[in-house]
Amino acid sequence: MTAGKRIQILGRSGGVSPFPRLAEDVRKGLTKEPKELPPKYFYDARGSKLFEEICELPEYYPTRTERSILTRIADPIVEECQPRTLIEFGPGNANKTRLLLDAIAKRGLLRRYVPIDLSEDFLREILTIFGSAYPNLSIHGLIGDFQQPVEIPPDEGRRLVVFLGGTIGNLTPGEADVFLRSVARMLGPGDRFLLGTDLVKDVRQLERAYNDSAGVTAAFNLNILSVINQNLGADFDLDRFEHLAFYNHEESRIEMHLVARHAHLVRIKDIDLIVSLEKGESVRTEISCKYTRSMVEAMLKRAGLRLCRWETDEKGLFGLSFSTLEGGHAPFSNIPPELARAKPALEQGQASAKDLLRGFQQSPWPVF
Ligand code: SAH
Ligand code: AVI
Repeated sequence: MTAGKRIQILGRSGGVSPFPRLAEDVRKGLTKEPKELPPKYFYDARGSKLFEEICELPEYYPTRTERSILTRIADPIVEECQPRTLIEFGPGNANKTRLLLDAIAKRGLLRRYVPIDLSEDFLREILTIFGSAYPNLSIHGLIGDFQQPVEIPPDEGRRLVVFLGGTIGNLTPGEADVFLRSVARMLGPGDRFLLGTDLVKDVRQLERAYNDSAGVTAAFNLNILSVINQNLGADFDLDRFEHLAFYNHEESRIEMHLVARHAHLVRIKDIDLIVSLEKGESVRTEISCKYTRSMVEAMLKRAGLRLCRWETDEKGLFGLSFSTLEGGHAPFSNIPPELARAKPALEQGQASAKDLLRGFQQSPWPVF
């Protein structure tokens, strides 16, 4: 806890590894062929700073494009949803989120903001800045992996859940489906989900965004090796790798790789692993999926969500979708939102009514 009850960071007690599953993920990724690493490990303190620099690069259009769309639609979507709580996955520095918080605050509705991020540095920055910018706002920062079950503190009134920046594209399609189903379980009738997705476009523009002339994306990519060096006692020599980013048409995604300049061995002391790399062998460090409107609509539908608004910029570079629970209204409209939010879990057979009641009785923080 940082400054009294209004502002809290929950989820990590001092001394515990910043990335609890790093060891098993690194072992799994570097012992398979072709080798890969999960992109969530870019964001230590340095990686988070480098990502902020990426967002300012002339070639990296997603951040400023999404900001321009949000500037236009923040008011109407807040008017439609009337949220009291804003829950955000992977906020980073939450710069764009201010547009939504301001629109909610302007209507006198704003009560709680729940940012969920693996990066403690980003969360602390948010707490410091938003704590003074919004004096009546309760902020519950959750340090953790949104691909694992997340406990959201109970709240009253409507929720707006947001996932911006196109970060969903960093998940595989299977992971994205699992994630979206967990989002659906957080929603009750009247709650809304706002999702940012980068769109399919001219390949040259896509590839430029991930091969910037200042070399910031290359430094960001290489930083994942420093994270492994620092947290798992590895001896990756960053100079022995080259940044590679290209568009994979078949998979509709940018791929980032680190390519070994020479054949060499790397020792990862804490997991007792020696990794052998051939000259030219690559480790895939990130996918960044690019979507069309119909791909987004289908992905939402698979999770039980219905697209109710689709917004893009003039050039169709980036898309923001606003969705709601499919058929989540009628029978649940007059019961408390806490119970109504359990509807998808009940429907999909993931919970029995008894399980849910037990959860309410035992835990002050029911898991949805
Ligand atoms: N939404 C912001 C930041 C995007 S960068 C924007 O639009 O600019 C991606 C953010 O997601 C980083 O802050 C990173 O730490 C976080 N992140 C990535 N994978 C995550 C995971 N599995 N669990 C929690 N946070 C994650
Ligand atoms: C966070 N995420 C949406 C970024 C992207 O574009 O996929 C991460 C990134 N990787 C390289 N540049 C930016």
